[in-house]
Amino acid sequence: MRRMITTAGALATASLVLALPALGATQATGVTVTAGKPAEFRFTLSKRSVVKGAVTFTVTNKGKLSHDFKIAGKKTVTLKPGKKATLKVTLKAGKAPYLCTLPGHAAGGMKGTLTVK
Ligand SMILES: [Cu+2]
Repeated sequence: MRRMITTAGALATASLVLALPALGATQATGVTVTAGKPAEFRFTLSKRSVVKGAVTFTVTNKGKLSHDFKIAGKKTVTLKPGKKATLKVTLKAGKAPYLCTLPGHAAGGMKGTLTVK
């Protein structure tokens, strides 16, 4: 019985968290970006798609080389291994390509496309 109550509580909490973004349309979406993982020339984003508008990317370099993150004409500073930066951009609906601008990195696979709805 205790397990059921705990599960119900967790579900209620999850529903609440999911409902919150819908309440405030002006609230910025957050996307966590990991550079250099699972491979050096890869990005991992916490979301595959976002709602159009203000989006804050929190970028952490977990690789062994320096990287940056560019999207919608804006980019972070060059991040040394282990460093972190945030990037605030306003995205329009459509496809938003992103990449690392260091020479050869995007060509090596350090790029992708975020869907903006
Ligand atoms: Cu890079």
